[in-house]
Amino acid sequence: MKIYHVKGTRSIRVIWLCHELNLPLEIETIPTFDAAFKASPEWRAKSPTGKVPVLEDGDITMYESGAMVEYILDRYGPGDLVPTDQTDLAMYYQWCWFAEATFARPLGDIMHNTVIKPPEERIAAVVPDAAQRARLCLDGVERCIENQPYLLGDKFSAADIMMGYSMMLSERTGVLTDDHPNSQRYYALLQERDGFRVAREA
Ligand SMILES: N[C@@H](CCC(=O)N[C@@H](CS)C(=O)NCC(=O)O)C(=O)O
Repeated sequence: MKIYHVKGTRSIRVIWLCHELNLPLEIETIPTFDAAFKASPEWRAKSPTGKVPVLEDGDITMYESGAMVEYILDRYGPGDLVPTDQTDLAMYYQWCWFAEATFARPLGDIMHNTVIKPPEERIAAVVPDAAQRARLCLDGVERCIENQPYLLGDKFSAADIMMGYSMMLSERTGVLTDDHPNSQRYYALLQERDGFRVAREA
């Protein structure tokens, strides 16, 4: 497998997962935030929106990080990263989807309007509104891990990998503060994992 990667982006999820599962992964770092590269026909052929990550595995090309995580777990895993109990599995799916579909969305809005878009295209009013929506998501995480180390209880799972990137983004955008102490503790715990460290530095 080969991942097209930009440091500090969602490709972290795939690099981290492969590290946890001890799977070989080729990492190609690309300048995706360079406008010309992002718009190039070669890159758009792999990633229609120009975003990272992109994963290639033989004939397969994927451009959605959560789908990559599920694909790798289905095909090469799951190790002990996916629960078998049906109740845990329901929560596992919920947290995986929540991490990207609900939580990462306002965080992405903040990133777009503070960092990614050229200054003249940024809409300042989006930022406080998105931060408020992101804090509501963090309230959900905060409650979940009040009395347990990980999203599913005592056991680390791939849902924590999905959430790990969103937590990283919430710290980077200033959404994660002392107002969410359980979430801070949770994120600190995730950062202790080798896979997280390897992915963050990649
Ligand atoms: N839902 C997509 C989101 C991909 C995404 O937003 N990637 C960001 C980096 S983490 C990106 O490429 N941003 C640059 C842009 O939006 O132009 C996924 O999980 O793969």
